[in-house]
This record gives sequence, C-alpha cells and structure tokens, in this order.
Amino acid sequence: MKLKTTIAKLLLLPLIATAAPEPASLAERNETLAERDARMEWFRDAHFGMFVHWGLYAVPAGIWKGKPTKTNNCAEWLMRAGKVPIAEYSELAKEFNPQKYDADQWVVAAKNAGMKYITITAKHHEGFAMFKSKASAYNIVDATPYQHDPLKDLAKACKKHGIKLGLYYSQNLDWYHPGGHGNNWDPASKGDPEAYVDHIVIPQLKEILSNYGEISILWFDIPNGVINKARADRIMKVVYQCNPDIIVNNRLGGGYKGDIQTPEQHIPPMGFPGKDWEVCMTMNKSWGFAKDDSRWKPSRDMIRKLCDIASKGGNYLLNVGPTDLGEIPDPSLERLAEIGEWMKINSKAIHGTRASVFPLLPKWGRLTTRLLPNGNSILYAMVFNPPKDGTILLPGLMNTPVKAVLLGSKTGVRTTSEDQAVRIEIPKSYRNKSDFVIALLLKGTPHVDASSHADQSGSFTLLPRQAQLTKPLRLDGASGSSGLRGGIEEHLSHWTKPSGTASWNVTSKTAAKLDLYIRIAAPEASDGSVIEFSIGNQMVELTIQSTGSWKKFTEVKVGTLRLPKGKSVLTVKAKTIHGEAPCNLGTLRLSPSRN
Ligand code: FHN
Repeated sequence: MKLKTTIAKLLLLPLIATAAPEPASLAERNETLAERDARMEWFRDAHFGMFVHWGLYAVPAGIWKGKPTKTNNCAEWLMRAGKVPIAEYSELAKEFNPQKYDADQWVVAAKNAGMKYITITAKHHEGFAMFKSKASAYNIVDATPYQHDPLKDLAKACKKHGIKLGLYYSQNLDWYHPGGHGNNWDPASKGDPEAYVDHIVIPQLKEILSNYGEISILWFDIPNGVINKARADRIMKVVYQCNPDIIVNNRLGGGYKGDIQTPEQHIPPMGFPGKDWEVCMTMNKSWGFAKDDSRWKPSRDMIRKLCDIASKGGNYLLNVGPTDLGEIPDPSLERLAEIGEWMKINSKAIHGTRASVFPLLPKWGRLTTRLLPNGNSILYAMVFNPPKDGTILLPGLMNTPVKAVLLGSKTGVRTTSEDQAVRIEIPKSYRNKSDFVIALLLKGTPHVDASSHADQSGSFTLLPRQAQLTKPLRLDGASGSSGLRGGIEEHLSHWTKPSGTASWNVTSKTAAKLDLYIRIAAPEASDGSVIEFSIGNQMVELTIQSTGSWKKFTEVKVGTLRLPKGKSVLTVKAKTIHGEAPCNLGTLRLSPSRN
C-alpha cells in the first residue's frame, strides 16, 4: 500500500517519538514504518479531539420511567441497565427530534477549543444508526420525526472548518439487531452473528465510510464477542477498500492490533512509549447525556490533562454528550471555551509537538518538543505550579539554549547552562502564576544525557525502564496490554535467578548522602528473600517482607548510600531468593538523607 509522502515531511518526523509499532501492526496494514509515520502524522500533530456520544439514549438521559437507572455513569447503557425490551426501547425513536441540532456550532466549539478532529458515535450498543442506513430502518432518518441525516451536516461542517471527522461504530455489542452481542434479556435479539456481521455491520460500515466524504478515524468499541478473526478479516477488507489511509483503533477484536492504543478515563503513567495512543475521557461522568450528572471536571484539570497527555506523545479525546434536542450541554460549552482561551495563547506547546525528551515527569508541570526544519528545536515547559525557588531545572540537557520566551507575553526569560543541565529563571511577575508556558529554543535537536540526574530537590528517580538488565529480569507493567482500564505500575519482574541484575547510571554534580527508597511487590512465599544494592564498594541490603501480592506495590526504605561526584552505577542483585523470586521491583528514589 503506497502513500504519497513528501521527503521533507518525513525528515520532519520526530526523532524522539516516532512510534515503533509491533511488526504485526505494520503487517496488518502492509505498510513500512515510514508509510505508517506519514499516515499517522496529522494525528500525532493534533493531540486533541472531540468525542461525541449521541443516540436514542439522549432521550431518557439516564432516567427510565421516572427513576435513575444504575448505568454505572454510562447513560448510553440505559437499555441494558434497565433490561428494557427492544419493542419498548425502540419506541424512543418516535420521540427523537433534535430540532436544535446545529453541526456548525458543534464544529466551531471544537475548533475554538483547539481540537483538530471530531469522532462521533455513528452507532452505539443500542443498535440505532445516527445516519441514513439502507441496511436497517432503525435509523434517525427512517425511524424518527426528525427524518434528517445529522452526519451529513457534521461532515459538511467539518470540511468547511478544516476539522477531520472520525466515526465510532459498535461492531460487536448491538442490543437491537438479531445476532448482535450483549442482549441477554430479550429473546427478540437472538439471531445468527454471521448474518448480523454480513447484513448489518459490513453494509453499515460501507455506508458510513462512503457517504460522508473522507472519514479519518474508525473507532470500534468492545472488541471480540461476535467478532472472530474471519469476521474481522471481512470487516477490515471493506474498511481498507473504502479508505486505505484511515486510522483504526485497537478495539475491533479478531486479533487486530489497529493503529492506536485506547486507554479510557485514565492516563497511563508513562503513556505508551513507541506507540500511538489516544485517551478518551468524559467532562463529567457519563459519555451519553445524563440529566442528573453534574460532576463536571474543572477546565484547569482538563487543560493539565491535555498537557500531560501531549508530553507523553498521546492524544486527548474529550467527550461531549449532546441532548435529545441536539444541544451540547452548557457546562461542556463553557469548558470548551475556557480550554480554548488557554489554547489561544499556548497551543504551540501542543499542536505539532512530540513527547518530552526527558525520562521523568517533572513535579512542576510537563514538557513537549518541537523539531524545526533548520535542525534546531524548541522545548515547551508547561508550568502548572512554579517551583518555590523561581527556577526550572532541566536535568541532563546538554544543548545550549539560544533563547527563552513566555508564550503570550513579551516578558524576557533568562536561562543558564549548568554542568549537564539548563536552568530557566521564571520571571518574577510569573512566580505566583500557574498554567503558563515557557518556550526554550535550542541549537540542534535535543540531547539529554541518558544517566539519571538530580531534580531540583536533589532527589534522583530511577525508573525501571532506565535500567540495564541481565536475564531473566525484564520490564513489565505501566501501559498494560490494551491499556483500556490501566495496567499495574512499571516494574522489573521475573527475578527468578541470582544472575538477574539491574543497573542504573547516575550522574551527580556533588558528592551526596542519600536515602534509598524502592517500590516493591511480593507475595508471602518471597518473605525472607534478600536483595542487595551497591554503588562501588558500598552496599545496602533489604530483607523482603511480603506486600501481599506481585501487584501490590509499596515503598520501603533500604538504607543510606554516599553518592560520589560525577558518574556512578547503582546495581541491585538478589542474594537470597525464597519462592519464585524476591519481588517485583518498581521505581527507585534516592533522596537527600535526613540523618
Ligand atoms: O461501553 C462503551 C461506553 O458506552 C463508551 O462508549 C466508552 C467510550 O470509550 N466505550 C465503551 C466502554 O469502554
């Protein structure tokens, strides 16, 4: 599959965060890494999109026959939560008449918030098509008094405003059509899944991918169920025929990996290094409009989430749940406008950037990176809370800063180069502010020394992913598998033999006396194991006490070490192993000793 890609664009592709998807994922699309990078570039540049959950469920909006239904914060699950028979639930179509729907207003609200794409539910689990479908009369044009196709308007408005359009399609759960998965309360839903895929899913995918112009993202949901490999193969054959460049998420099933990981309602601690990913989140609690859901997140919370996600190389798909009349709720519009105010000044720190070049997440905020055509680069320091000393230290940064500016201000920013670090002085007038961005222009591409350096408090954080390992130790956790619900924290595991060691390179500007704290998880059988940490000829050891399980991490103090000035290596090995292994080892912390 060949994609037109200008060499110049490829040269601009980030040196830092080029995703290196598994070969199977490339094979799935029959494309090279360069072709994948070119196809994904707009998505990686965007970082921010609007999710829209809109369907018949907006009519009851979480309330059924006068009572709130226990939809576990998902008003779009009302039919299942209330085990509402198909014949009764489908009556809602007769009430669905979104007379106040204004696609242009939706798209402008998204665009002004700094969003670059919109992904809307074409068909959710209720099985109702929010588009004209010849495959099923259970759709907004044929079954409602509205008798109009809202997707046509949305596609037109997106094209007009330069916003890309993505479509969500529930390919497995379908509580209406016979053969669809997930309706275990109404015998009318019984049917042949093969026929459901061939006569509903595939024809409808053809309709939504052919009748609304360029669809840039296809968002499957709840993988597997009726979707086995054979059916997934048939589905994807049609998808690729309709749009070979479309971005597909990882929720089809049938063994398909897709192009993007899709964590939901949580941000993986370190993102998905080397992979493309998009985290979807609600502004309140429910995806679909819920009358009684007023638990709205503050705009600042969502701005900081956007910064956090972009700094990890991901995208933020922020949800709105329009009402049955077709209006985005006011609290959502207010938040979109407030996010837009921040983006008006600071969007350069988000759009077109790539992940932070630093291994650690700073306590004061987040960082993103921009590579410039002339070979230089810009680091964006998104400052949530300025450090008390009025400076920001970038440990390990070897580049010479050319200049630094405050986005949206003419206030000059001073920087100094220290031994293997750059320090930014926050202007006095900003030291009591928050959520501002300092852009640091560097000569060349960013170069960060790979060893661990002290942060502003003099502490060192040593991540499992930074360790040099000898077998059988290996890195586990953090992003989990699909990352849908979040994995366990990043750690070193399979420490089944004393030959397994982990080492970290540490660089210190001064000699220092430091207390070593480590995060461990260990079952009872590991009790009494002994692990030993050493720097040069210094050693401290820890006798393991169970934390309850391999997944239950707790922080323990090991002891005190003297770190010499300059470069050192901290190594850990297992002296005594009880049970399968002494523990799973998470993040290490060396903090200035209090005694
Ligand atoms: O069941 C759906 C849910 O209703 C909502 O659409 C979310 C959004 O990602 N996806 C599923 C739950 O993971």
